[in-house]
Amino acid sequence: MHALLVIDVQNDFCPGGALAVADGDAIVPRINEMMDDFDAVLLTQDWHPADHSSFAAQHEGKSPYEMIDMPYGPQVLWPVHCVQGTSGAAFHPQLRTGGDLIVRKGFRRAIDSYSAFFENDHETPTGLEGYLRTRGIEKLTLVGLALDFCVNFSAVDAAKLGFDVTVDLAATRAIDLDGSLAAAKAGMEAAGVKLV
Ligand code: VGL
Ligand code: ZN
Repeated sequence: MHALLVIDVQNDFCPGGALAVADGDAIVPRINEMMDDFDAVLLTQDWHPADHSSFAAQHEGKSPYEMIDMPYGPQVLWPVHCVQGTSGAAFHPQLRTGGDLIVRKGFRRAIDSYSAFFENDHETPTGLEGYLRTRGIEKLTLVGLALDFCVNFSAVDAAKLGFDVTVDLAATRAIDLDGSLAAAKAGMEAAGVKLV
């Protein structure tokens, strides 16, 4: 079984959104077309409480894109984005969302979750691994936003868990903060992720 895992194709990551990824919306037609070629289609949704600790606004004197040390490790501070139930957290209006499963992540105030598999402590599971295993899904193709954060963390975790992982680069776009894109590509390749 081969699943398409569509990461965070939400309004706030598209042009006009709070944490817009350049050309983020340009990948939607390709992702929609790809959906017909897989045994299962799974989507993730970044889903934060309004006072999430990854938001710079929660940290006195800090600005978006600065780094801080959290109890679970270093964390980039972001503009307020993907707040639960807001239009920014909704999927892009042209994205086909009739997939089999929607995984929400980043819903605990004290910890961010880039990966669809584990929160940023790399320990607390989202439950997606169990879902995939019990459905007999062994192969994953990842697409979506952003390539250097949530797609990257999800792909590396999936490969470490033993899934056969491909990232379709044409169906992704990156934030590219301080070399994060090059680092993400190198990290994915080192983990055995196929970049096509
Ligand atoms: C993401 C930054 C903050 C992502 C989510 O989807 O890549 N990036 N939250
Ligand atoms: Zn987020």
